[in-house]
Amino acid sequence: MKTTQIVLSALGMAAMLVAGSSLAQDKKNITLPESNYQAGGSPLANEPMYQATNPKAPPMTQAEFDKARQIYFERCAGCHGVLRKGATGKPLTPDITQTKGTDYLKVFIAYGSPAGMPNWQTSGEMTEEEVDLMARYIQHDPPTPPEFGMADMKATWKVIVPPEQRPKKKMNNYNISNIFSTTLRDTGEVALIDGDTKKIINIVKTGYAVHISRLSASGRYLYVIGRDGKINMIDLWMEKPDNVAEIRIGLEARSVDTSKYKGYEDKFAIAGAYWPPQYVIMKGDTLEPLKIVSTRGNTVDTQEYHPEPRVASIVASHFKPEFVVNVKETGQTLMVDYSNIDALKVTSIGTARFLHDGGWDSTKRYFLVAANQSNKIVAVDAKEGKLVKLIDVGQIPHPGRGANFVHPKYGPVWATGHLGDETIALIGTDPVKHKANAWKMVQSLKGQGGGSLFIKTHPKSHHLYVDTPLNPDPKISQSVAVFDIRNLDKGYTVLPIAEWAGIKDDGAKRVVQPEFNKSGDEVWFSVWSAKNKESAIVVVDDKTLKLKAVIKDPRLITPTGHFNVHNTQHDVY
Ligand code: DHE
Repeated sequence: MKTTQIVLSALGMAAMLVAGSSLAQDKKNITLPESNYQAGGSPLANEPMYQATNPKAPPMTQAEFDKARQIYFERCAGCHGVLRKGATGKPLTPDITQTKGTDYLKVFIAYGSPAGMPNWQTSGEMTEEEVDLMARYIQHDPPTPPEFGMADMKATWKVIVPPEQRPKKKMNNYNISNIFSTTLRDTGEVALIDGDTKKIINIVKTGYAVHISRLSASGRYLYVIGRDGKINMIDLWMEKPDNVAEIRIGLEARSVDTSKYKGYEDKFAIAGAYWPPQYVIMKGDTLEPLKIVSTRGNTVDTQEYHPEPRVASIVASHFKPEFVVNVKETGQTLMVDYSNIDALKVTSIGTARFLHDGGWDSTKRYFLVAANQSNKIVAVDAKEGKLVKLIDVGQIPHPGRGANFVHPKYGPVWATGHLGDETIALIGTDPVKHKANAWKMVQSLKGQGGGSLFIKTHPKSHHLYVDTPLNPDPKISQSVAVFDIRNLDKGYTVLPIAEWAGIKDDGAKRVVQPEFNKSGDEVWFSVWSAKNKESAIVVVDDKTLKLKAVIKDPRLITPTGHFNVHNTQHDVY
């Protein structure tokens, strides 16, 4: 199989030195797109931490510690973990690193490994001095970032407009169910864009490097979470929709959702933190924190204790008053019953390690979530509260929320693309009328290449869009593949989205996240360049696959994800 696996360069002797070592990834290689994606930079770099000196490790001054810690959280923590217990990358605790010694570690950091450790020095990202610094640093005890409990949360909690002072009815003329919330990653903002007129309604200040937007059950409130754990709650009924409440629920986070079960609409919000490893249930209309639950615990397979299992995707069940909380490092899917949060009932379903992103099947009964480094999709039954199946797919599945459609041969399927190879896995999701196909990869399509993050379709469309923003080939990262669902064997059409954007400068112009409008007849894409370069949003006519509109504005800086109110509110994908 042709993969876009990019074995890192400049390995030479270093690769031979590390091959087979306990520091090398022992299962499989990770790809360049994957290592770039993981190295997203942690906001913990700026948190105060107590640094202990380990007498068995090479000496370091306080200034050297501080510099190394900063580099570690900016470059290394995403893969090796905050406490260096290992996540996507191997553990780097002193018991392991001290036996290797400074010289060995320096070679490893400088040249990388064929298993996916970047070649930090030969790529020019670190100097020789920095490599020496890091080789010494990781032989000392890892410093622990502070906890973040109720008092810390309350200190950051602001109700900007209390519920009683908010509008009693919609005060604007926007068709709010067709508004798009677009992440402006590097400015810490979201752009609210009118899907009908394609005009920017407001640019709303949010947390640092916003990750996702989600809707309340009624569609009135929009919740946005930043990497720094800050949630902003936006009221779409205001004359000019804006923030009405905010809070920080941790020091680093990625997920937020709201209660959707009948009788609990708009009642609760929930957010999951990467650090401290915990989730927090809040009042839906004010974000007042009500309950904090730690996710520290044991891994599903080896049953070892893990001190920092990060909270990945969260969704709200439509079948029960439950949140589905996916805990990454331990591989536990938690069904959190919010009907009595003073006596919280949590069903812990052991699934697979490295849970990340996922979405519902078309009936919204089954949640399909990528256990990305396990190369599996996990199917969980939200009605019965149990694991249905672990399904082997391609290398590092990354669905976003995935895509649901009726396959001409196999019936209802849910699809995911992959970071590590060019395939698109189609999984049967109908255990009643298509039992033989259910919870199996019924087909694997070949797309443009690896480095795919998001895939999308709509019940009214017969097209399946697959992005590839992290592919190293600009031709592939700047375009999107479209399959005709009625004839999947025909292959795909390539739409040159970045070219259509008409951006003149030499930005990265990565095309990311297809998202449909409410009526399902147009698809929006971000064309994502660095913050000092021009970016854009490109709108495609779904029927003709022709360019429909380009949205450009100096305020549209680093757009990444975008979320249509109606489709996000109703889990349409
Ligand atoms: Fe994401 C979803 C974590 C990098 C854009 N991302 C998610 C989710 C998680 C996650 C856990 C699921 C949330 C949910 O559904 O509740 N993302 C991480 C990371 O840990 C990682 C690898 C590195 C990091 O440091 O953050 C990472 N993500 C990225 C990016 O580099 C992206 C492309 C741009 C950015 O803004 O940083 C990015 N992630 C997104 C988007 C979604 C997302 C747009 C929502 C997809 C959806 O359709 O719901």
